[in-house]
Amino acid sequence: MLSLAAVAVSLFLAAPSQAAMVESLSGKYLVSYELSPEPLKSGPAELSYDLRDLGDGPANELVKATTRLWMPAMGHGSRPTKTVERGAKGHYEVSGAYFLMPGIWEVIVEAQAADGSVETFKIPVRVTH
Ligand SMILES: [Cu+2]
Repeated sequence: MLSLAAVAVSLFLAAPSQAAMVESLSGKYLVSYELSPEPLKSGPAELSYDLRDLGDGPANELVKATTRLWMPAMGHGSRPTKTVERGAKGHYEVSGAYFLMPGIWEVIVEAQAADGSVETFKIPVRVTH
């Protein structure tokens, strides 16, 4: 079972949010994300992230990202989200993120590489009541 302790968490004073970095499943890229509110509650959430290469530059090879919320223990997802690249190369903003219920969820990011392969990132999150 994934715990919040597995995720590096830092808090911002102005707007409580969770920010951390997770490797792609291949280990070739990083996603640096920001999620709020902190702690996450069932209901709507704000989410944005940056896809980075291991040198901490933008992941120029990744051309298109999609985002979905998944509850692995129960085998269901949530409402569809819309992911838009905005502001800077590799910076994505997600609208429509909504956690249907408390528990352990994954934010799954799939990004297409220029060669057609897909990089997958799984961000574990804990959602409270
Ligand atoms: Cu569920």
